[in-house]
Amino acid sequence: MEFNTKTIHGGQSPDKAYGSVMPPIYQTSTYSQTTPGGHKGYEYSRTHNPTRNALENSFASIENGNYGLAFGSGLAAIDAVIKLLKPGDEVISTNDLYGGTYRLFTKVFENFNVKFHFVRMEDVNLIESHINNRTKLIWVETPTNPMLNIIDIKAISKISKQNNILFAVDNTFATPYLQRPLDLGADIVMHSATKYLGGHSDVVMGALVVNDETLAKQLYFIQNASGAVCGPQDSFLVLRGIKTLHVRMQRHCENGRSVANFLLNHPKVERVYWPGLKSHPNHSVALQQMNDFGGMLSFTSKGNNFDAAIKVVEKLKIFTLAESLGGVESLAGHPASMTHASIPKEVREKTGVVDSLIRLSVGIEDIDDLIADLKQALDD
Ligand code: P1T
Repeated sequence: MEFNTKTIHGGQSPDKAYGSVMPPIYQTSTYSQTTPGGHKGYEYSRTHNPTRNALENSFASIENGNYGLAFGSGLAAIDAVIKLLKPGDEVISTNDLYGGTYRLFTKVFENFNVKFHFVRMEDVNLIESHINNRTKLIWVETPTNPMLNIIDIKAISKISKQNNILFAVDNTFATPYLQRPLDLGADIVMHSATKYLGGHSDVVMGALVVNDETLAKQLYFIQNASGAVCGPQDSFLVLRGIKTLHVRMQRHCENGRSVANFLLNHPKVERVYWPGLKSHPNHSVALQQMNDFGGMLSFTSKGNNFDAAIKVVEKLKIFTLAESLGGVESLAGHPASMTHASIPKEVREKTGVVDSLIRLSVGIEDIDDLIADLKQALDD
């Protein structure tokens, strides 16, 4: 089955009871038993729920994996992965990543004596110098949030296999429409399904997909034992969202390209970060591992002025000033004061998250309206 067919049919079959094409929303916490253990495969909805299972099958299908797991948020999915580790273990992570992930790593799991090294992985050689016998996980976001750095998944998978280290990729920005990390050698793919998979800014959810059965069992155990699952209504909504992922992504990419080119030629703009630009430092890696370049981009204005950046985001009318990304509507954000405020200024500035950085999630509206909106906000 090809990708566009998988988004609609992957892992799905008509409901057994009445043949409904969409899975019913099984809004139940529990299931009747005829005798203790005498049930139809479902005992309690933290452990299993038919609507959530339908979604988990879809996650697995679109990421070319064997096992899918759904969680109550992207961070809950990441939390489950880190719970595979033990005190004393070490993680090597991309240095540019979502502020909430950084906060979870440094403010929660460092208290449990898990150590994190934040490394500029665009240069994969820098990874090896941090590997020791306590290194148990390599955590990669690509494209990174918010700097849109591109990390070579295949190259890192080689290092992780040579050293017997688990390798996880946060595929939120790319989605499986653009890149499939398991095919490139990752062990775990993770999503904030809140974003492109859901696609309509109406659900908070997380996803994991793996191929290995033992790893899947460990993660299902943590999912049930820790209990950060999502409900059936949200599962239904994300399943519905995934059915149009490919058509939405096509337009996100087209609009992303037009906005990147517009900003590139705007006199007030200093730098544009979008992996589809030939000037992007890792454009060649992006060309190899991605089918297109997506609708996320960031830019700085000349002079690195905090107030000027705030003025731009406040003046935007069609781009809504908001956290999050990946919905049909265009959003703008100011990472330094919003999504990445939990990262200390001196740490985030080293990765490029300066005061004038603006991040755009380019939606699927008419491109002329989006460009006109950016123009009026930038032109004073
Ligand atoms: O918000 P949640 O569903 O828990 O997902 C966390 C998360 C994980 N990984 C990446 C790459 C993300 O971008 C996010 C959430 N990001 C935002 C809310 C944001 O505006 O960047």
